[in-house]
Amino acid sequence: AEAYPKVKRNSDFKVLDPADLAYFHSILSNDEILNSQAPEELASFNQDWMKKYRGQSNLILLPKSTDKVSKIMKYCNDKKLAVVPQGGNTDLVGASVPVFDEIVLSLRNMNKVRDFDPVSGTFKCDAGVIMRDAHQFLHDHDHIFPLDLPSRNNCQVGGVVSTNAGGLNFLRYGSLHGNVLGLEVVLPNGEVISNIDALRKDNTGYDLKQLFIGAEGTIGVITGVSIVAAAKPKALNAVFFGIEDFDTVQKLFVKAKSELSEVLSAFEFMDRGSIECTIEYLKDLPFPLENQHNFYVLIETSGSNKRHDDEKLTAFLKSTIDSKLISEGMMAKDKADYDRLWTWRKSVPTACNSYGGMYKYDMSLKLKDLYSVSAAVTERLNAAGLIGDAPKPVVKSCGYGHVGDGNIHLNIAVREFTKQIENLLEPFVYEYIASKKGSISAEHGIGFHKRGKLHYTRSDIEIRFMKDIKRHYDPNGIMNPYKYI
Ligand code: 2HG
Ligand code: ZN
Repeated sequence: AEAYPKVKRNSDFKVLDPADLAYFHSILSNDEILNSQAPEELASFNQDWMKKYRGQSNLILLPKSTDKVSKIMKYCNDKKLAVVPQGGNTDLVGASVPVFDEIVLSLRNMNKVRDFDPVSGTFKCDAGVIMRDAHQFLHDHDHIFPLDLPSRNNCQVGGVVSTNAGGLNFLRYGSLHGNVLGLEVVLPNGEVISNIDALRKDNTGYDLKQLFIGAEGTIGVITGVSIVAAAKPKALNAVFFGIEDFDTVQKLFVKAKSELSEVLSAFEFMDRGSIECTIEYLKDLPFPLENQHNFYVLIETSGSNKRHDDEKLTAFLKSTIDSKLISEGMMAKDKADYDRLWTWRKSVPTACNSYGGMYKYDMSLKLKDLYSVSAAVTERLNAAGLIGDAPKPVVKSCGYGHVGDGNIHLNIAVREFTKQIENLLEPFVYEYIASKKGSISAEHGIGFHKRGKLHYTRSDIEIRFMKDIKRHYDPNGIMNPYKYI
């Protein structure tokens, strides 16, 4: 695991003592507390999914109610005990694990659906509901959760809102800034601010919930979420294309928007490196196309009438072949095929992470520039002779992501982390993004990885505003410290 460089523990924060433990035991039951008697369990809360960051927390609190979260926060604020709120701990920027001995406040035990209104589609749940369970609940009620991620089996609704994750169907259902109707949040001083009963439209002043969407637990703990669920599509289909250059990927996107229009629900791309890693990783799963290409595109349609959608998709496939935009294409024949095509996309992050480690960037750029950052990085790695078969440290550079959202994920799969690779990548990547007026975090957040890097995307005055807000809500700075700002 990567050590935490260049930070020192803030000595203003109190070190946990027996009196603190006694207090937590007085308000929580035994199954709501984990401490150093359970070292293995502690480790899973301290270590991130990529195994890149590891904290040293000796205390994990897993309260079962908002009231208990409130008592915990008030106490921690009074005593200046630092706290890291944690959902499913699937984040990719070291945001959800402690850096030193911060208390981990896990939402895992707050896992109940609170309410569902099938007429408006309003779904309310505790923050700790696993996304898969939210999907299942809504599926059983003829709806879907408006967001899906490769980590759906582990990530939690509150964590997803807290990091403002984007996911695979953003193109259709849009941002959490639009889908979240209301939040229940415990502030650092223990006060509960709630507009969980909010209405679809409400223009009575500042929209305060927006502050907590994407705040990564730096100004409060999200304990409840109200969100608009969409009607469950009755028809789903997918096509997989092989394409030779990124210009053509863009042309295909324009064509898909125009010809598939209201049924288009995802437009994802992967480059050669991404698919090479995934082919190695998925071993026995037959690849859907006959040949290898420079780019692959997965297009999903979802709508209410299978015949109508399939007709549209078939016509689209035919016209792309006729116009010679694509080299090869394959349309799913049934649900199993559809799932398999998605497996090729959803497995890319795990495949890239299977060699030892990865350097990971998540960026927004104008569509015309989207792939250029990946090309520039690959060229640098090549020029330095760092990429190739062992013993070279870099296995492959993998660029993939969400064309529809102008979001590329760049994963540099490595055999080991080295300073040489890191120095080649950073600050180059960030400077490149800044020069193109892009964003250094499209949907994964800031966390520990991108601390102190907001200025590549945000202006001084914006950062000052953020700092003012942070200081106002969290004057002691106890919420998820050493990250973000
Ligand atoms: C995805 O789009 C997720 O698959 C994860 O945002 C991307 O691991 C990544 O870099
Ligand atoms: Zn993504």
